[in-house]
Amino acid sequence: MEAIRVICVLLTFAGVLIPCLCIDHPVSWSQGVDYKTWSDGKTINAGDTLTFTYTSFLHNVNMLNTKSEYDSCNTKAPVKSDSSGSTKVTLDKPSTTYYFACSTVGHCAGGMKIAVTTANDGTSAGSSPKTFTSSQPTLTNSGTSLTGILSLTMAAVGLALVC
Ligand SMILES: [Cu+2]
Repeated sequence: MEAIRVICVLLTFAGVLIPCLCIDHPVSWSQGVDYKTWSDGKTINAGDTLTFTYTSFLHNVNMLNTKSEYDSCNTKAPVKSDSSGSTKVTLDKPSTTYYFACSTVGHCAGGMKIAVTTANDGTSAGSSPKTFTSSQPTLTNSGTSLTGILSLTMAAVGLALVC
C-alpha cells in the first residue's frame, strides 16, 4: 500500500516536470541579413519563443496573417506589432508557419522578413516518453530503499518482541 502511494507521488512529480522543454531562439533583427536560411538546421517546437533584438527607432516586428502578406510585404494589418527593441513572441502551435516582417519603408522588400515553421506534435510527444522512462530507475531505487526501511522496521519490531 505504502509503495503504491510513493509511486503515485513520484508519478505526479514527473507529470509536473515534463511539460516545458521550450527554447528561446534569438533573432538579431536588422538589414542585410539573409533570413531565408535562418531556420536551417534548427528545430523549433510549439511553445518555443523568438526574441527579436533591434534598434527600436529603425525597425519593428510585425507578425503577419498569411503567406501572401509575407510574400508581398503587406504589413498594414498585422496580427501583432511591436517596436520596443526587444520583442518576444511565443510560437504556440505545432506544424504552423509564422511570418514576421519589418514595416519600415523598403526593409521588408530588402529581405527583412522571416518565416518560421514549428515542428509537428510528433517531435514533442516523442520526447515525453523519454523523460518518463528516465524516471523509472528512481522508482526502482525508492522501492528498494522502502523494502530496506520495512525490513529494518520488521527487525526492530522482532527485536522488541524478543526483548
Ligand atoms: Cu527594419
